[in-house]
Amino acid sequence: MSFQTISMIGLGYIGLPTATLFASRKIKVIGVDVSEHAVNTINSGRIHIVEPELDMLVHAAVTEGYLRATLTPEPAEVFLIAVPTPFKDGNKPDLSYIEAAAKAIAPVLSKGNLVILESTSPVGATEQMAAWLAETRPDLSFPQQAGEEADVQVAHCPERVLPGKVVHELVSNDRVIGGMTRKASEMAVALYKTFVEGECIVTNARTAEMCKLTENSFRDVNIAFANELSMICGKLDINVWELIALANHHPRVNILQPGAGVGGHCIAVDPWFIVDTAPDEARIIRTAREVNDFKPEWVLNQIKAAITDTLAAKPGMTMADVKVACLGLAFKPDIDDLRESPAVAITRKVADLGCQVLAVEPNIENLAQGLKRPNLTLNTLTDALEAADVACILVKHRLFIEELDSIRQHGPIVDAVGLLA
Ligand code: SAJ
Repeated sequence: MSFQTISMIGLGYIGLPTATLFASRKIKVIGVDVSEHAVNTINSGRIHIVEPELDMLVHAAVTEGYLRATLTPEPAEVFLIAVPTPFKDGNKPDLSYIEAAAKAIAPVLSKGNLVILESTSPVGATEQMAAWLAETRPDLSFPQQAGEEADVQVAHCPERVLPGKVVHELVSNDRVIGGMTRKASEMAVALYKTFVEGECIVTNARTAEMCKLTENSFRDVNIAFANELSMICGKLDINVWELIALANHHPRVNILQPGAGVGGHCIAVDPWFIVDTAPDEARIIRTAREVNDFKPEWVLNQIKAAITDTLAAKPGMTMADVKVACLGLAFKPDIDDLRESPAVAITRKVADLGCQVLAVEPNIENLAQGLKRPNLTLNTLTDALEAADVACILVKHRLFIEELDSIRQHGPIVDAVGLLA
């Protein structure tokens, strides 16, 4: 089974690298995105996101004619959908992007096609997508109607790559393939095998959906355990980093690291999809979310306490005079991605207190519009440390580890990530 032309719907952090890897194996890829900016950037051989190694690969794929981006879907043999699945009010999954993608490709589907949903999805989303396709194309048959004999086969193959290591992990990670039928799985395995060096393991669509949610919930629960320990240790005046290092000497204990909270668009979102489908049963998963969501507030309280001490020590000083250095804005170390970042949330709230905030984020050049305030500026580490009355470490960036000695010399420090431990 070989494929000549495939289409990737959604050219973001997952869709673009995946499309490019197919193109690098000399398969013609038509990338589709609703953003004109993304489409134009890609067609000029450049990228609109930051991901190591991707720029070279995209440039080569576009120059050699294997990758082309467009705003409107065109016929292809396989359609892969990698669009966002955020949650809406009440932590309910929002499938509107999947619905829009399904309805956009439906008119160009033909007999023999395979449609793969890659977006992280609540259990049942693949079947729902197949229902939307069938509704729009009554002239074609789908797995829920014709099983193995369906004109168009459908599968769920969740992505599981780590931002910052996407290109490497897309090739080397094992892949879970959940076909709605055996044929759909076989077709999907043949497709991914064009660049995946890891194992392609077959299951059904619902198990594949739950598998992805389980992986991220597992990590969320484990991070919540570490964050809860940090708050307990704060109360008991115990160094949590030392505690965790000691406990991890046990051969069957491996505790993760506490931090400023859990950010990003995956781990802080996906567990809610499980809670939404099984609210009475998913008790640990829900509590872990609540613990991790509370952590930024706990860190903020530490910062407020340090500011209060500073004001008490310097009579005549007002809140507007206090300078607070916030080290790190990204949602995790050494990336430029500020989406759903607890460090951003904390930095904003520190600015809301009315003091002067000196943010330091070595991976960005400008503050995004949403972060702009008169009392919030972007600084170099040296300038911020020199001026600040209070410093807080919110992300364990490489630069901060390298500059540990000068950070350590600073006055009051709130260390949310164990840099000084
Ligand atoms: N974090 C901690 N302590 C830790 C580890 C992480 O506080 O010990 C925080 C990070 O600072 C960050 C958040 O958790 O704010 C999430 O970071 P992460 O590195 O754990 O994960 P993501 O969101 O970058 O990527 C995850 C990965 N899932 C798992 O490791 C199970 C990735 O493989 C998935 O593909 C990705 O979610 C996704 O797209 O779903």
